[in-house]
Amino acid sequence: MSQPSPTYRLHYFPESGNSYKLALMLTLCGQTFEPVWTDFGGGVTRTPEWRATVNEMGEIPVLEEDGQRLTQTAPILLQLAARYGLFGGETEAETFEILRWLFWDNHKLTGYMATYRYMRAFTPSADQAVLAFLRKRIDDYLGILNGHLADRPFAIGDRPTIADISMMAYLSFPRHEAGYDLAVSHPAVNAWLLRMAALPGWKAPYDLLPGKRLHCYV
Ligand SMILES: N[C@@H](CCC(=O)N[C@@H](CS)C(=O)NCC(=O)O)C(=O)O
Repeated sequence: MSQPSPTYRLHYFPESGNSYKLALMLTLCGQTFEPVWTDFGGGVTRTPEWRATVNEMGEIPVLEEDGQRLTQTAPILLQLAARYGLFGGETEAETFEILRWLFWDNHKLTGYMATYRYMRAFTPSADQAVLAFLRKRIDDYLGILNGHLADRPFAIGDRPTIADISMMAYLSFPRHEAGYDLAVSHPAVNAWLLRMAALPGWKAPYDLLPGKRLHCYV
């Protein structure tokens, strides 16, 4: 007999693409979660109390499963994929590919895009030199992804996996925030985002992550 599904609580803030990765995965797996809005803009994740009691790494998101707090989206996505038998690898080679893109996403695409978008859209006087540096890196990564997706529908081939869910997250927010018009600059990425958005149950970031938003400066 299969195990009953845990009760989920997701500590998040609405602008967090990393939180969106988990919210979307749970939703696409037919699961619900209790949203726990977190005052990231107010600095709560930097407090010693929050780090001692919620996440020692000082990061959002945190997923609670029956009260057990889990962090780092990549291993969480892998665990959810295994639990629900959805969006995971079916062979060793597929799992290797999924891991390859998850690591690349965490280090490169999400790593730089999250920082760039946050500075550009949600801080009052972003350092233009830093923004220019980050944007150059992201242009490179989006070019790599665009090339990869030019001749396959999803990251590892013919079906969507957690690698797609991870990589699409920061590219799914409203266009003005990061300031990329992907339909023009990276058409294969844009077509892939549309394929992902057509999955049954798909929801946009701010529809899955409700609550008080950060001030947007762009
Ligand atoms: N690799 C982490 C990244 C998490 C992350 O960087 N979260 C952001 C918010 S979306 C954060 O809390 N940043 C705080 C910081 O970098 O100090 C994951 O996949 O969960």
